[in-house]
Amino acid sequence: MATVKDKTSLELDKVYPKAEDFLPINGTDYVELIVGNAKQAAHFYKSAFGFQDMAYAGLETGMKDSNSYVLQQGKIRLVLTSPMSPDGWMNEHINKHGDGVKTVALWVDDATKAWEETTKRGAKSYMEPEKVEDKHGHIMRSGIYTYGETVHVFIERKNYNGIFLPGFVEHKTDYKPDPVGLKYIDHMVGNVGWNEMDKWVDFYKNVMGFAQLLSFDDKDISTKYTALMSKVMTNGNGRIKFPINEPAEGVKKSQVEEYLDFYHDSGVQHIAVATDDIIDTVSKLKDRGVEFLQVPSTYYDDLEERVGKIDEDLEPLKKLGILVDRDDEGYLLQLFTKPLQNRPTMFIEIIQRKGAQSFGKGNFKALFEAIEREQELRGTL
Ligand code: TYF
Ligand code: FE
Repeated sequence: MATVKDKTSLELDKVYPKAEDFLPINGTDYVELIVGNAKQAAHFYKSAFGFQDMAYAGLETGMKDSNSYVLQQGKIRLVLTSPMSPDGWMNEHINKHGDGVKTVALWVDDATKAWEETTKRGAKSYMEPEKVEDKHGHIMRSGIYTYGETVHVFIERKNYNGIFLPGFVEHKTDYKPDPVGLKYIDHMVGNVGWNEMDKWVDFYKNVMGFAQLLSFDDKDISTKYTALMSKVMTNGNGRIKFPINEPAEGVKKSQVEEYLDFYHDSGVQHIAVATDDIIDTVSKLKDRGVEFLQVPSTYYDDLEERVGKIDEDLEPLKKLGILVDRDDEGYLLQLFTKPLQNRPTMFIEIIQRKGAQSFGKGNFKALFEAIEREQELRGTL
């Protein structure tokens, strides 16, 4: 039985009568990955995904223990950070998880209040509110733990006009591959351990004041072999959407379990980035060597029956393997890269929304079967 609860914001207001939003969030501030070699990772995200140089901190700027490259495309800021010495938590992070997301930073107007409101509701503190300054002004920041070793850092930048954060200098090289049309982060998904989904749903509800938008149980999200469950959490103004997945019992090992086996913890599974022209974006990404999951060409046989009339020609969608799904409000187009590290952990979703505010439920089966074919090749199914 499908238990998808598609709720409009009006319906949500009835389920969760609006108390005052104790954690107003303006948007995602940046996403930081801890990686083995930030310099090379930055080159990859520039050349393959069209990110642009923005800022840097490292030996040259007086930062001795680590170095960070900040890249930008549209509103997306990606920070790639590597340790510079054998000790410290970053090495343990890489040793345990491989390259992966450590920080999902959230842009707020009051980082002190964000920390106070969330820690008083039970969040574990990662960073007490602190002022950081340079000649361009100051920021306030604070942070709390979420699933696994992942953290949310709250960034208050109203008194700052430097390039990124205090301590960073503007960084531009002559290598400027064209952007591919990535605009903003649409959602970021966490994979959590067995039976832990509701714990983290409650965390986002009670500690961060989010509401539950959707829920998919193992019947919605299962193939012949594998299953998972997912609930989508969203903040007060809907700008932040965090689906949380947990593995479910199937005949074979699900992709969420595979992730947990290789990440050795809960963590960020995928970052979905929005584009206004998915055909153009995916064409460019493929030309630059980005690998995507592939569905069988039979997927397109009944596409029009499933989703009705759409603006796009079928041929380029089929050629590029782009998936389409429809809900009450419109339709969406999406496509998923293969994992971006050696370990089958984090990947990127490209998504174009044409009205639809859902997540592509109609594609789950084809998508998960495509993932299973990859798992089969890895011997991890
Ligand atoms: O974010 C989502 O819900 C969709 C579908 O392991 C999805 O992108 C869900 C679970 C998953 C991979 C993709
Ligand atoms: Fe997604």
